Parts: sequence; C-alpha cells; structure tokens
Amino acid sequence: MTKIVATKPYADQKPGTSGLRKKVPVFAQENYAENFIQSIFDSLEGFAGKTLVIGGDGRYYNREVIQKAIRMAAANGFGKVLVGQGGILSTPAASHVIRKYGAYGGIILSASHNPGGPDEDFGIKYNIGNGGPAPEKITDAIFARTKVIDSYKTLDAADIDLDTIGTLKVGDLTVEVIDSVADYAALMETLFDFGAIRALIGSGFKVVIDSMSAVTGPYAVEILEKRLGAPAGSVRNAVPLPDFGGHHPDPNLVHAKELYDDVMSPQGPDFGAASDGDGDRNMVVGKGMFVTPSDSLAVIAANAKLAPGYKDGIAGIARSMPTSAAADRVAEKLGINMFETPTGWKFFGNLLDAGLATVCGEESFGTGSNHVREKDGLWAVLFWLNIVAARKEGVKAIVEKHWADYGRNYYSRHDYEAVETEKADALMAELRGKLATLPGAAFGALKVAAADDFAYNDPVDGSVSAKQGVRILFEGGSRVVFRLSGTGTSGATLRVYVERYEADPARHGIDTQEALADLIAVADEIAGITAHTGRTEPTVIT
Ligand code: G16
Repeated sequence: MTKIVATKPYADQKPGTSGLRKKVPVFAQENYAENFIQSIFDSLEGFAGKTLVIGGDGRYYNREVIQKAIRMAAANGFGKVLVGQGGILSTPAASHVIRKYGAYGGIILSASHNPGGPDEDFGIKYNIGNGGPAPEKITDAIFARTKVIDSYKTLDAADIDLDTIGTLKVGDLTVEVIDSVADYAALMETLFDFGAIRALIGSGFKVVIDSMSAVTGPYAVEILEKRLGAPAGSVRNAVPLPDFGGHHPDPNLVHAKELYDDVMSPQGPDFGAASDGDGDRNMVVGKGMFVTPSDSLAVIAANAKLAPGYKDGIAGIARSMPTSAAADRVAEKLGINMFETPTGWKFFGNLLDAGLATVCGEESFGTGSNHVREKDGLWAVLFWLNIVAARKEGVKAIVEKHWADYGRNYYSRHDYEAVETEKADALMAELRGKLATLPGAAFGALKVAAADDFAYNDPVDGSVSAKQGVRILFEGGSRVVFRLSGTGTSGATLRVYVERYEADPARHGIDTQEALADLIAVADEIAGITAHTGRTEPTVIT
C-alpha cells in the first residue's frame, strides 16, 4: 500500500559534478536518501508505467538504498524496475542497460573513486533516457525540489531478494533482477576484435587488471579471463566489497601504485590497467610507459579505425577544458570536429546524441564513446588491447610514435585536497579578480597570452555554463588551469592543471614534473596557493 511520509528538507543536497555525494552517516540521516530520490522523481515528467534502471557499485549502503528506491519507484508509478543482481551495475553498464531496454532513466548509486565504508562516501545520481548523466537543467530542478520537499511516497513492502535473477512484483511494479555483466560484455564484443586480442594474450602478452575490490571485478573476469583467455588471477581484487577492501578505488599513480610498480618491473606484466569504484574511470600502463588520460584519448582517437566498432572513422572528439590539447592535434590532422567542454561527463551527452562527437575524454582518467553515455573504464582497456594487437607494438612504442607524429603535451595535475572551503574560495575569487590584468604579463620566460574563466556554450541546446575554471594561457601553447573539484566530500579540493606543448622529439624524454617546473612555480606565484592554503606541496600529483 502506498504511504505518504512527511519529511523536512535538508539544505545540502546540491548535486555536484556527478550527482549527490556525501559521507554514509549523512546519507543515513532520517529520510535523507528518500528526500533526494523523491526530489528526482518530482523533477521528472511522464514516467508512469515506464522502466527505471537501478544499480550501484556495491559500496556500503548500496543495498539499503536500492531497496528504498524500489519501493519509492513503485509508489511513484513506474511500471518496471531493472536492477543488477546483488545491486551491482557499473556506471557504464547501467548506461548501456538504460539504452538497450529503452528505459525512462536510471538511478546509479556510487561515489565513484571516493572510498567506501560505514564512515566513507556514498552517492546517488540520476541518468536520463539516453543513458547519460542528467543535464544541469534537471540537476538544478532536483536541487530546487530538495529545498522545499515536505513528503515522499513509498510502499509498505518487504525487501526483495536482490541476489536471484528473475522477475517479481512489488505492489504493481514489476522488478526484474538482471545479470549485471551479460549485456555489457556482449556490447564490448561488437566493438572490439576479440579474436585478435585473444591471439595477443595467447601469444604470451601478459595483461593484469586491478579492480580495486570495486565494481569492475565481475566484468573484467568475464571479459578478460573467460572471453579473452587470460589466465585466472589476471584480474586482481576482483570481488566487489562494501569497503573496497580498504582500497581507495581511484586508478591513478598514487592509489594504483602497486600495479604500476609491477608493470614497470622487468619480469612484470606487459600491460596493466585499473578502474575506479563504479567502473567508469581507467588507468592504462604499458611496460615502461604510464599513459596520461589526455594522451590515451589522443591515441585512441588517432587509432580508432583499428577497432571494428569504429572502422568507418569517428565524427569528432570532445574533451573537458582541463584535459590536454593532445587530442586537438589528432582532430586537426583527421579533419574532424573538436569540442572543449566543462568538466563533467554530462556535457558530452548532447554532442554524442547529435552525432557531432564519437570519442570523448577527460584528464580525470575518463575515456568513452557513443557506445554508451558515460565514460567507460573497461572499454578504454579493451580499446588499448585492440590497438596493441592490431599494431603488434607495445604501449610504449605506440605512445612514443604518437608524440613523434603530433608533438608531446607534457601534462600534470596537482591536487590540494581537504583545503578549508573559505580559503579555497578566497583563492579562486582573488584569481578571478586579477584575470583582466594578466594578459601581457611576463613571468620569467613565460608571457601570458590570455586569461579567462571558462564558459561553455552548448552548440546543441544553446545552454551556457559559466565559471567552469580559470585558464591562464601562455604564448607557445603552455597553460595553467585552476578549478575547485565538484566531487569531493571533505572541504574543498583545489586542482591545478599544468600543460606544455613540445614539438621536438629530441625533448620528449624529460621527466614530466621537470618539464613543467617553471609553469608549476608560476601557478603558485599567480594564485598564491601557499599563501592562501598554507600548503607547500600538493596532496596528489598525477
Ligand atoms: C566525475 C565526472 C567526470 C569528471 C570528474 C571530475 O567523475 O563524472 O566527468 O571529470 O568527476 O571531478 P572533479 O570535479 O572532482 O574534478 P567520477 O568518476 O567521479 O564520476
């Protein structure tokens, strides 16, 4: 029976770069999750009788919120819910399921690369019928609703069995518990040359994937070990755990260091990859070569035709503003569209739907294409394996030849985590205040060509997103970008993105931090990072 439960608004339910992310104890407050879910439903129209996809990355609190969401979907009039077995759906798999079954939308429970556990992070985000994150128009409406909500609808019904595949009823709602992996694995087989990758692996090319005890484990085991023939154990930390086994499921050089060190050791594997909590991010490491996410996008785009799913070429590339311009050079050479969007995968959706872009990427270890409407960690790994198999060259040779052809964009991101919010805001405000005075200013040999606060005009729907990050562009193509993270849950995270273009192959072998040292110093000089935050060095360098 439908129940209307009285509630009071919470003031802090503003969705960030990718949904609402908070610590579990925040989410566990009375009606907190319910308020947000009801606010999502209240911001949507015309879903009566339609299908909603629900799944998450398996982190602590996943099952509880799934049960709540199912009861609320029933009470709010959805016709059907598709839920991943055990409550598991990686973010790209959820995106695919929404698209494949023509669902109205989906609720994905994840805080992505943030740690999980009783005192760690949880998150809820809503994806629309194209499979992608809700655009700002919808997330703004959801936030507005959370501020005034006074009741939510649910059903008096028991928890369902999430672990057995099959169909059952919750009130009038049909709930189908689906295999979390099958649809996604089948999609990958249509995009990549599994035969060639199987032969590569069969020839002794050793691949390891670290799933960081997060959601990609079952997907990677099915695809890499069962379908591509990698030996059992090639997928490490393959079982999703509610606290990710204490791992910080963020695939970068800090949190996936063990994998990196292993691939770099002489007797280690030829190829290593890691994914994040919900499976949309990826890190690719070849023997002797860590591939930056920006370079990964560029190499994938340049070699796209080698994968069967992209054999006819790509229509365009899109990258987030802070992502390096390496892909721009590929687009220029191929004579295809290039788009620069704000940070956040949701900005790619319109471009993909309109057929303007085919491949997208972000510096934050995200790469993907029009096969779904999310970034996709395993997709990127398979793309790389496909390229290696087709070119019969290792990752290092492929990247070095790419630099020789296009030039190298030295690139690094410096993160200052858990800075007090007021201090970070003051730094950004001061920076914005001095933008007009910067063009023409010289810092040693570096001369500022332009400085602005990035704004994006969506070419498809005409929407404008302002204040998306401060860019300081130097003559010769170097730049420094400052923005505050939209995904953190403690204080503010200041991100400083540093980039230098180097055309000369003789200068492609320099250590990245060394190659960027003058720009890093100038970033501090211009923004007063130490003065504002008291920090003398970043928390994480990638
Ligand atoms: C989310 C978005 C990404 C974005 C990233 C950046 O990633 O989905 O599109 O690049 O946040 O986050 P920040 O605002 O912290 O720089 P994820 O993997 O957390 O969903």
